[in-house]
Amino acid sequence: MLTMKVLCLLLLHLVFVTPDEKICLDPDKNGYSIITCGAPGRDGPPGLRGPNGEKGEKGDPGLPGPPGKNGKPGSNGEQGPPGPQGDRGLPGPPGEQGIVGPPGEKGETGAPGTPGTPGVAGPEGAKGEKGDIGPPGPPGPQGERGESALPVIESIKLQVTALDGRLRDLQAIVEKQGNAFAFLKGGARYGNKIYIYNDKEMTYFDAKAICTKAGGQLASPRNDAENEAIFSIRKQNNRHAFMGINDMQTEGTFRYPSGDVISYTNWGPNEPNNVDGKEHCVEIRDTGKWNDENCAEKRHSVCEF
Ligand SMILES: [Ca+2]
Ligand SMILES: [Ca+2]
Repeated sequence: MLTMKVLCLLLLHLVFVTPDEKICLDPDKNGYSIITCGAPGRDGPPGLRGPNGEKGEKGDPGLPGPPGKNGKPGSNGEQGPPGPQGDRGLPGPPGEQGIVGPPGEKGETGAPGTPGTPGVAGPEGAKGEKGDIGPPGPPGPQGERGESALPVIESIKLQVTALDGRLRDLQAIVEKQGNAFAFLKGGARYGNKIYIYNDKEMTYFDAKAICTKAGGQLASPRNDAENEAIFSIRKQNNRHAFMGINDMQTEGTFRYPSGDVISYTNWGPNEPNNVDGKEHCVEIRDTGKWNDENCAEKRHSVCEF
């Protein structure tokens, strides 16, 4: 049909149309007409804006724009996994010496050592005690008849008698010397004891040293007779005098210089009273009675030999 329409139009154009004419579509007649071609008219005013066409397909992405300004720092992200272990650092300087720690536990017993070489023999020990007497031996054979022992016994008796006489002479000499010594030094004598008065005032300790150096000790009466002998020479000098009795070792327990607890006392009224806790020595006073006194006080004293 279309081909037929095109062929008719071509035939019409060849037969009827002059160079100044042409075949055009006539909208009023709804067909084609031959019209004379004149000079082209002016362009009419633009038509009204048609309705918007349908939205076209999305174009290709444009070129990337310039980098924007730095934004505000974001919030901290979650902690990442631990990084790989770093290289070993250089050793630091030595630290200060620490506090000595508590003693360690006792170690186990070590293996026994090898035996040492035997030592040199020690000095000879002390002689042992004498053993018990053994049982009597069997009787020996009968001896020959001897001489009479009577002359020998008589000789021994004579020698003993002579020695006994000399012993009495020596005792008498010693007694005389003791009496003379006590007399010259202003002392006194009772039994085998001689008491000598020291009229120098000094402490107990100095007085004790003088008596000890002379081979005696400070007087230590053990009964009324000895106390009276000491008191007799104290009366001659009319001064208090230190004796050897003291309670330095245990307060209230008085002892002789030997360390034995005293077995005889002659305390004065209300004595011993240990004034101020400082009275540990003993003096004999004007009544012959005793008083505990400060050892550092200075007194006369009586030595005993
Ligand atoms: Ca005392
Ligand atoms: Ca006293």
